[in-house]
Amino acid sequence: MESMLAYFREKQQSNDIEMSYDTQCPFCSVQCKMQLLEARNGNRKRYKTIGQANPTSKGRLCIKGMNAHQHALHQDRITQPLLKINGAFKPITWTEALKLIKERVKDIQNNNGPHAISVYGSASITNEEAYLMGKFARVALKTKFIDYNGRLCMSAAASAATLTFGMDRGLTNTLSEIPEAEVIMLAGTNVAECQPTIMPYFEQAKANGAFVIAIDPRETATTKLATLHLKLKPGTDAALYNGILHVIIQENLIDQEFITNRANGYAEVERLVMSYKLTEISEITGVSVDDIRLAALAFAKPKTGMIFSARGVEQQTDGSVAVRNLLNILIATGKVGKHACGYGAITGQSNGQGAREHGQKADQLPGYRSIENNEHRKHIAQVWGIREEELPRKGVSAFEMIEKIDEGEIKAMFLLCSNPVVSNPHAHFVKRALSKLSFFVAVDLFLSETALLADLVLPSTSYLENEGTMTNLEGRVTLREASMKVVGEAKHDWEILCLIARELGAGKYFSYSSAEEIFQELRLASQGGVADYYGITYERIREKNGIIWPCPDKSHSGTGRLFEESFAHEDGRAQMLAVPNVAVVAKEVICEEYPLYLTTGRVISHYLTGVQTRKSSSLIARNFESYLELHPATAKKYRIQDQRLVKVESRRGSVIVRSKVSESIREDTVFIPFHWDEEQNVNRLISNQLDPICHMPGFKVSAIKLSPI
Ligand SMILES: Nc1nc2c(c(=O)[nH]1)N[C@H]1C(S)=C(S)[C@@H](COP(=O)(O)OP(=O)(O)OC[C@H]3O[C@@H](n4cnc5c(=O)[nH]c(N)nc54)[C@H](O)[C@@H]3O)O[C@H]1N2
Ligand SMILES: Nc1nc2c(c(=O)[nH]1)N[C@H]1C(S)=C(S)[C@@H](COP(=O)(O)OP(=O)(O)OC[C@H]3O[C@@H](n4cnc5c(=O)[nH]c(N)nc54)[C@H](O)[C@@H]3O)O[C@H]1N2
Ligand code: SF4
Ligand SMILES: [Mo]
Repeated sequence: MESMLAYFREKQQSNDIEMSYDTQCPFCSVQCKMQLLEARNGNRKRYKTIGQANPTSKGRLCIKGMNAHQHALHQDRITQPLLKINGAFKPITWTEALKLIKERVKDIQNNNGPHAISVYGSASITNEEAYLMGKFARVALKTKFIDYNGRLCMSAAASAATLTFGMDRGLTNTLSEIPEAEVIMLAGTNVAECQPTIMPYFEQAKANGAFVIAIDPRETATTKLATLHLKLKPGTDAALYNGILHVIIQENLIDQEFITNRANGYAEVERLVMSYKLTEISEITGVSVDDIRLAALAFAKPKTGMIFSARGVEQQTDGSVAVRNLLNILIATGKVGKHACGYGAITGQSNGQGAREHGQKADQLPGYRSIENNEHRKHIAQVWGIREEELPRKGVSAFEMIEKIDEGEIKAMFLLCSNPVVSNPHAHFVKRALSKLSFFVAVDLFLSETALLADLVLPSTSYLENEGTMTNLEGRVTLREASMKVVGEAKHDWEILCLIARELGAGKYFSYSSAEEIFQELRLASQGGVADYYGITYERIREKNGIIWPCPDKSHSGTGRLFEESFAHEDGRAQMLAVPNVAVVAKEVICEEYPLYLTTGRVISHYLTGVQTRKSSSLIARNFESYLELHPATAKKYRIQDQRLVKVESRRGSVIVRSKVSESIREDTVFIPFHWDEEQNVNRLISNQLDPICHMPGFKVSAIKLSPI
């Protein structure tokens, strides 16, 4: 690393840096601005990524960002359309690929109707592309079946914020308010490993004297910052928040004036919460009554405070209501809509925020509009130049589309920028179901485990090549400049969608020649919606280094803090919800045969299904295989030594991973990251149960057993 730095310093001084490319990191929701430097040494090019100033990450980069170019420039990138013939992929031309798509789509539509075709999208694509995915499904294919990988990610937090606040924007405040909060609750979020470059905001708060409460079954790089760590039993967040609220009410620390003026539903919440005994909650959660009390007093007493959650609370079969219960605490203490008071669902993927606003969801139209609302339908039909009746109605969630493929109702799928065989629960089932498709097109940079199942794979472009807007975790709409020459015959995702639409005879609705042109239409489509981008233009984003939505007109400077005067429901009030201790959809409980809880998540050096980061030599060197984190007492009980291969089994399947014995996890719980495929694909163990409200799978709780190999 040092020698590399010295090399670039020397090159920079001697003006040998031949090229530099401005872009943004392809990985997480912070969207760090970066620049790729290219130097030439004889015939060999050398690369280095450096951070660039911006209001969110302030020029910082984490290890993934620094090495992102290693996968983008990797020799395994696909550079031509690939058609599977007798089980092997053969390169074909774009003309051949498009002709085949037309034939197969027409054939399937004629025999089975438009809804036999499905579209599976992504939150790692630009706003323009997310917008176009929704339009492509409804206008070019005329299908109701579209959903995306964000269903597995932000759906619980999005549904909770929509139902409680009336609108879903990940953070209600800008990150810059965090250092001034006197208390911070971090619930099921591992910022230090998952959004490392925003960790300094929390560290600064701590340095300023903030009391930090972490809620996580494991000690992580994030919980190290905590003043108090509640090491709860996985899946019991809803009960824990009832306990915390119970103490706050008991100690008369609620903000009665705020509740009276700004919220509905409090009486019912109080009745339910006070009907529970703290000892009962302590029993369910594994957190002591003393610690529940300490957390409650620490959160309620100061004037300012903020709550953050992420997938630990949300990827549960009761994720939606568990988050609403967390928000009950915020509202009951009046800590929202004020300086250094608010909530943040820490968004996941690069465009996890924007891609959930513009119509990729099963029931959604652009601007966060509803596909079942007649006024909303009319607005979008008018922008798109079609009749309202031509718009399909709502479809089903991502995993449910896969179930419909299995049942034979859906015959074809367009998959863009996702790897569902590795990211969806019940991986064996998913792989079987996708193998039943009579026509499967995957658009990717690489041959992922899922792309290998496709009939046709189309090569897409990376963050270095493809320009467009990305909305970061603050709701800040940023412009990712990208100017590197496209690899081989790869095409941008938006170009691919337009080409296919044209082939299918819908060309007049998809006649864009740049991402910016699509954005101009997106602005109009979003106008007047919850996520209003009308006042945002490429020019304004460049000028202001990003603009936070809602931004209804060109003279508007964006909205940093939400809900100062009122919430976004029609009556302007927040809607609290009484949430029972135990979920309506029963979670798996441990038993004699499957005596341990499994929870899953991430490590700092890898990203999601690992297709990209496992290509990077620097990142794979840090974690070259998956692992099982388990407590020494558990290891002893099941006769498992450190650094040995272990078989982990659930009712759905098994994986083999290496043990990593550590005091940092609960004795009744083990942890496995999900960045590996095939035999190390932890989703082979996860069940198909979904949250009934938002259809999020329960990635964070399964019952498993261990055996040494
Ligand atoms: N390095 C890295 N960074 C990433 C990603 C990545 O893959 N790698 N992915 C990005 C994406 S798409 C996302 S969605 C985010 C995810 O970001 P996070 O949600 O922060 O990450 P996870 O590791 O999935 O889960 C967070 C924590 O929840 C804890 N947890 C498990 N079960 C429970 C529970 O029942 N209750 C509570 N309270 N906590 C629990 C886990 O121990 C873990 O420490 O990260 C983004 N950033
Ligand atoms: N057990 C368990 N499972 C989980 C989770 C968990 O915590 N535990 N977390 C869930 C979460 S939060 C998420 S977000 C999902 C993510 O799940 P996925 O979306 O399936 O994961 P990725 O690895 O991002 O897959 C992206 C694919 O698109 C390709 N790609 C990258 N950039 C582009 C592009 O610009 N265009 C195109 N066309 N392709 C591109 C990559 O090569 C890769 O194959 O996984 C979920 N699954
Ligand atoms: S992974 Fe996230 S924090 Fe790390 S450089 Fe990329 S955008 Fe920034
Ligand atoms: Mo995610």
